[in-house]
Amino acid sequence: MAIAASELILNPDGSVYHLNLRPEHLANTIITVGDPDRVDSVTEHFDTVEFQTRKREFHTQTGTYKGKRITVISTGIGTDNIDIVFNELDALVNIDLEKRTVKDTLTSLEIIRIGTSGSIQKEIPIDTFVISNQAAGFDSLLHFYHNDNIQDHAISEALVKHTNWSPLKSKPYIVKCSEALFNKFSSEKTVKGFTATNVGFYGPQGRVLRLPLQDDALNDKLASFSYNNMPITNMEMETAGIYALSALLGHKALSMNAIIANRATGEFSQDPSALVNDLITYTLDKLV
Ligand code: R1P
Repeated sequence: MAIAASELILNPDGSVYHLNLRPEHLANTIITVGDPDRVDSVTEHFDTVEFQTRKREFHTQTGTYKGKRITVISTGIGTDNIDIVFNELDALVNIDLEKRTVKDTLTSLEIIRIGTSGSIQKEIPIDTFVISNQAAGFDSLLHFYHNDNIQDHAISEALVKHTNWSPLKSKPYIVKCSEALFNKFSSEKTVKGFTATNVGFYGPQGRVLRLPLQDDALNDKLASFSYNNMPITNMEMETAGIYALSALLGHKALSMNAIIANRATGEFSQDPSALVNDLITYTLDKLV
């Protein structure tokens, strides 16, 4: 059955609605970044850039790095954007856009996030590279999909109990990275992470400017939570959504995060751009 025009929206040039991409624009290896300007910081290391486009917060460039074809795309902030980016990336490879039908043979993309994040552990200082082995989603994205097979309910239950999680908030969901990519990108320069993905930057991550919090002890409770000797290491706003949709759609994903803030000590990186650039070159060299 063909997918209706209202469900899979295409632009007049045949490109997918938000990303403005056609299938030929996409490489099978994709780097996602949050900040649209970070796309140039990645592709300035490329041999060539063959294509670029930009719509809203979604800035895309495709080119080659040491001969390997890679697409770099910005997602903007938050897992609501991850829903759009990952569904449209998947449609580009796994749906015949002319017939509007799912292809018989599916393609599995390799997707690496290069992001920034705050550590919640004193022992994980600023300037560390955290590779998220698993993520806890405090957003509700996964709950909108049929998802029984991909989340770890035992860790979720333990986290709810440990934090006395308010039932008014979405229940945390726990999802994993691609094991193969985790092994490929890990080294003595990286720390294994359990990343909390939050729905906001201020209240949801325990920052108080003028508004009191529903639970002002939440960050401490998250920092003291550990399951199978794996504590929650850091907070950001995309990883759980990336792991959830990648697992559901059959793609391999990994989230690399440059720690630019330490919420436990109150420190902030002296030079976040240099750190992110180091993570970019580290990631690119692991890809080739
Ligand atoms: C918040 O400032 C943003 O920075 C982090 C968070 O996940 C959020 O998107 O990641 P990026 O630097 O990749 O955007």
